[in-house]
This record gives sequence, structure tokens and C-alpha cells, in this order.
Amino acid sequence: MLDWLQRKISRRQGLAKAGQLGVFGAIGAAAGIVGPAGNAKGGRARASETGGHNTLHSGANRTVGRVDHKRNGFDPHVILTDWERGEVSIDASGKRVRSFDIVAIDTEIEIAPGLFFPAWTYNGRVPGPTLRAQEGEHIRLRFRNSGSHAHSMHFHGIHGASMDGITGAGMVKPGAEFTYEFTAEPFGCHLYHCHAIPLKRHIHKGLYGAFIIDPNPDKHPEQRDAALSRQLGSDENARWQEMVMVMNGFDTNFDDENEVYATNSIAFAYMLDPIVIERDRPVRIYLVNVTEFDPINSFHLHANFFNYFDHGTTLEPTLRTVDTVMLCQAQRGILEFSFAGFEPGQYMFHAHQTEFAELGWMSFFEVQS
Ligand SMILES: [Cu+2]
Repeated sequence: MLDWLQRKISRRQGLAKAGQLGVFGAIGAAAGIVGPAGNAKGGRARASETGGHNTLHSGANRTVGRVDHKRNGFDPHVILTDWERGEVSIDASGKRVRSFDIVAIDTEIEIAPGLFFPAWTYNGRVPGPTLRAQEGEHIRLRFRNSGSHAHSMHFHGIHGASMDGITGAGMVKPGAEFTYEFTAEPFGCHLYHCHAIPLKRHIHKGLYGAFIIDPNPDKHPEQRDAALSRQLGSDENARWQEMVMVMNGFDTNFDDENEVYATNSIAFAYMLDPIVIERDRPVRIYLVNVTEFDPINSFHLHANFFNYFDHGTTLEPTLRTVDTVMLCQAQRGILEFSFAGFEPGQYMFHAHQTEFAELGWMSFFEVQS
């Protein structure tokens, strides 16, 4: 048997077994999947019975029960538009400074009904706060480590070696703190994550978040309108329905493979409660892939096409009229599309790795006229 196929089957068998043992329940008894016919079955049975032949596009695959977002301390629907803008001040030299405060905390989070994951978090949530700044500002970020292991914040952006968030450059022991300082550049859709060793464990435990730098319209006179539309707070920007989606996965039994996939952490969250879209206003998604263990993740939109801005670092699309993009870990970009004139209803979007979709990364837009 091919190696990859053997591994895939092993993961599914592992899922079924773990469900029977009650080790975790996302796809198990505590949170069984409802099959295509809508009959609730224990997911442990489901995972082995179906052999991966669920009718995804019937839209019926989902978890049973509800995640307690209050207990988690974050809600995936709030995360979509929860921009952390920090505090802005002007320093003695006239420089515009944007300050953030982040603390690393160990927190148990519920990622699917009845399934708890011992996360390491920034500010108690996974993904961490969506930091949003403007191109050219001076960023001053105070990072305190209240977790049980050494952590850091490594930014995908432009900065000096001493601010890189690697060992010897802003690695922070438990109980200690460090202030990262750099200029917000280049504009785009970026991310930050812990860079402690072993890297895959520190990232996968939940230490990551989106870092959005809005273009400064004054620096882009030729594309001023496009820049303004991306500048949070402008009239041009207010037309848009913006949201952030961080594609992630969770290895619930620590075998270096994910058992649950999502955008913004909670399996099937946007399937159970679709994201409401006003039909005639354009949509912009800041998309980041931080999925550990799997080489790629993807985003596929049903019944529509979008323009894509790779890394968000251009004001012209780098891909036009596509309905699927593929991203390796840390790759990100901006999607722009519109449902103007479309028939109102539920429009699906999901990873086009079918297995990821079945294990939680499956969602709906509810387009309303
Ligand atoms: Cu870490």
C-alpha cells in the first residue's frame, strides 16, 4: 500500500478508536457528526463507517451540540471583525507610535462540542488578537509571558535581527517580558507566531495570529482609491464587509496529525451559524494559513469567484477570477468578491481537501438581499 494512503487510513482508524475510548469527542460521541441524511450518529461510528464517503456538498456534515464560547472567552463570529488597533500616540520626534500589549497564557479551549484542547494562547484566544496597524507607523509591542514555557512573537514583516522573536532575539522566559519595536511594513496581510523550539509544537498549540498593515493612501497616490478602501476607518473602507480567517488545525491526541480543522479554531462554527453577508456590499477576507503538520490548506468559494492579493502586498490583484487558492503554512492573502445581484441564500466555502472539510473546515455565507 502506498505510504500516504496507509497514513491516512491510520488517522481515520485512530479517530474511531479514540472516539470509542472517549479520549476526544469532536468527531466522537460527545460531538457526533450528523450524516447526510441528517440522522445523528455517534461520530465514532461515523468516522469508521463512512470511510470518508460523506456527502459533503449536501451540507449536512457537522457536529452536534454547541461550543461554549463564553467559557472559551472568545467567539469565532466576533473574531471575524475584532481588530486590535492598540493605542496610538505621537512621540517627541513626531513619530506615530502604535502600542500593543500581549500576554501569553496557557488556556484550555473547546474547539468542537465537548472536545477540549490544552492551548497556549496570546491574550487567551486562538488565534491571537488580529493586530491592525497602518503602513509606516512605529509598532511598540509589550509581550509578557505568563505561560509555562518560553515563548516569543515572531512577526512576518520587516524588522531588525534583534526584534525577530527567535532564540536570543526576544525569546521570553515564563514570568519575563520583552518589547518588540519595528516599523509597520510592508502593507499587507501578515501573521505573527511563537518561534520557540520545537517550533511545530509551539505554533500548533495556538500561538499565532493575523497582523494586518493597512496601506497608507498618501504613499500610493496612483492607487489612492484602492489604498483608501483598505484603510480601516475610512468611508471607502466602510463599504466593505471585511473579516479575518485564520485556517488552523488541532492535533488532539498529539500524534503529529490534526484531528480537527477550522477557520478561527472552532470546527463547523460558520456552518452551524452562517456568516451573514449583505448581498450588495463587497466582501474582503484577510486569509492566513497556520495549519501545522499538513503541507497545505486551501480556501474554496462556491458559486462565485474572487480576486486574490498574494500576501496583500499589492493594490492590484495577483490572481483574478479564481474560486480556489492553496496556501502553505504562513502563506496568506486577501480575497475580494461580491454577491451583488446573486440569489439570496447559503453559499458554502471550505477547504478543498475533502478530509479537512469533513473534520471541521466547512462554512457558509448567508447572503441576504
Ligand atoms: Cu511558544
